Amino acid sequence: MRRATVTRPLTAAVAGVILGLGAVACGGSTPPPMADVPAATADSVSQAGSMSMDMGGGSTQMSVDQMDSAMTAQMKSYPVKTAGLGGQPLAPKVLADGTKEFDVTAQVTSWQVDATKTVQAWLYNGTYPGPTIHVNVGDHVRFVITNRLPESTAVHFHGVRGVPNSMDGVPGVTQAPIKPGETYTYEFTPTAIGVGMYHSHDDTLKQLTDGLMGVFQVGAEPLPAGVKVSQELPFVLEDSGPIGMSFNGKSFPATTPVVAHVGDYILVNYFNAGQMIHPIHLHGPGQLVIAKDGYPLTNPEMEDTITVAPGERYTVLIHPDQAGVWVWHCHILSHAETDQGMYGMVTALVVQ
Ligand SMILES: [Cu+2]
Repeated sequence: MRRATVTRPLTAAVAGVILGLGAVACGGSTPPPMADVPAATADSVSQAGSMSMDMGGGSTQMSVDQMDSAMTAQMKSYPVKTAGLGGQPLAPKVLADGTKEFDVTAQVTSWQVDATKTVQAWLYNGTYPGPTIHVNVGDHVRFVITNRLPESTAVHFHGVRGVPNSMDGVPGVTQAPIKPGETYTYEFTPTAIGVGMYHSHDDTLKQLTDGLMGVFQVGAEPLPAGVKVSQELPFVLEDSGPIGMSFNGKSFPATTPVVAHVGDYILVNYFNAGQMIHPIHLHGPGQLVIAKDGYPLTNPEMEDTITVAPGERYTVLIHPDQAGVWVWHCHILSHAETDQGMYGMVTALVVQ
């Protein structure tokens, strides 16, 4: 079974590569610093002039040099180290009959989104995304949830096939709300491979946007013949609540770069846990969509921008053929940039 987890932040050597400092560390091929791309050309804006910009964060008055240096500083700080890493695998307690039991607590926890933003989020086991659960088709699963929130909750297994209606997790429809201090057990046996989520389905507008979600994966999506994946990554898209615009709970420049080699195959699962659509564009290599909502596609197709609506999951293969730092971001520009530079839903694919 392949494992999908959020990877740890980069070492200093790899961070140096991203900043254009690491010719030795990356084997002689030095990608250009992300900041080497000018924000405006000399003939479009007078160097002596100033610009008034409104990029969603209010109008500011800056000279060209001030704007360039603010944006360059933001780029050069990437990747900023923060506390907390979500999406780590949760090992099951295996019971005598082979049942896999996962113990999860919903609680209000501090979560660091970037260098300057720490929020009180509603989280599973204290991280965003919550711990990743990965089981196989036919495993009997017990999901034991303890509610340490100040209000009732319930858990829905979004896109997990084989969950009986009584375990669907909708208060008032299939169960009573799980009150603060209570523990509740969901039991089911997945019947098909899938790329799903577990998330709150009670006061959902608040509880899901405040952070109550995690990845729930069943088996592994089939790959094209001859493809061997070097790494598998979740990209959880969030846009609202206390965490706001983010990949895997972190806002650029605190997002984690993905480091790969020319010729690798990287498997990415996008999960939209937010409330808006996000066209996720990867510079450089295209993205081969092999599954939608965990259902394998009969005819995989290449795209360079994957539009992920709320609740959707896309499974893509990325096969870089050229070294460099490839920016990877939501193309709704207010989700990825302010007048201080890039923020939110931005990271990079670093190909060595
Ligand atoms: Cu977006």
